[in-house]
Amino acid sequence: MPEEQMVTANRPISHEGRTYHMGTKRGELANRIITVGDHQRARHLSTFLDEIRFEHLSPRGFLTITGLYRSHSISIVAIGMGLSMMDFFVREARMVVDGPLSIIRFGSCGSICDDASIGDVIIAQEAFGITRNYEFFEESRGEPYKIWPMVKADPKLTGEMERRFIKELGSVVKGSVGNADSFYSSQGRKGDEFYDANDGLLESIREKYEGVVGLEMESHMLFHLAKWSTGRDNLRPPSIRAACVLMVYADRQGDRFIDPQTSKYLVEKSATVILDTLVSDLTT
Ligand code: R1P
Ligand code: URA
Repeated sequence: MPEEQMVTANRPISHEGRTYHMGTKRGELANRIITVGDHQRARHLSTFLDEIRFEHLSPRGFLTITGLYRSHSISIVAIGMGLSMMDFFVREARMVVDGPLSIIRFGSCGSICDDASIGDVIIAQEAFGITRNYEFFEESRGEPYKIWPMVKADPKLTGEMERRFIKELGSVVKGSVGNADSFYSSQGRKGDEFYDANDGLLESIREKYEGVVGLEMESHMLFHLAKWSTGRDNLRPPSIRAACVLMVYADRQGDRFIDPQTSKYLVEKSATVILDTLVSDLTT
């Protein structure tokens, strides 16, 4: 087999140039991307595009929809949940897109502050990780959870999105977001099916990061990889700008969860704000 056709273990890209997990190749993914967790949200957002030109659902569950919005190419990608899915997405998107990438995550979160409740919109200024510490559980060493250093969102993309959201909604909540490796244990949810040692976790998080407003599961990985994206060809590092806007689905203080009508309404209010941010001059 000629060398250029080999699918290597290091970078398994198919003979047609498709990445292994997302299944997209050059030309199918735009430089401007909105990424969400679930397929329904992706499909709902895609109704705000002027035209849909490409759609692909990979066997691994990544749904990519690429189309035009105000004459600009935009992709909407549903990645599922968690750090690993964000890692697959950012790396494989970077493999097949030339030029700078602008990525906005439009997700949901739980609020752990007084300022944000069900139906509010949070704009993450920065994010940090929260992971289960296996040394604690297996070897009785250290604390049960690791709370990792903060990483900033792209200030320009975030500022532009914030300005547009305030114009649309009147106000938004700004703050730091914790990106946990579980919806349950490392977000401080309680249950008696597992030993999670998370009684004081929310207090520890608030103590370490006073400005924390919400918890979710992907933002820190997105910001971290964007920050450490290298230059390539004529690109200067970082080659990825990233921002994150979150709908509050869970009010952890009041112990309430969102209803489907409110989440649909929030997508409708947010869709063009995010799309307009992505096609604004700063993302060229
Ligand atoms: C958990 O229910 C999921 O919701 C949040 C979390 O980050 C996690 O992925 O975001 P999405 O609504 O974007 O999936
Ligand atoms: N997504 C999360 O990760 N946590 C919540 O509490 C709500 C949505």
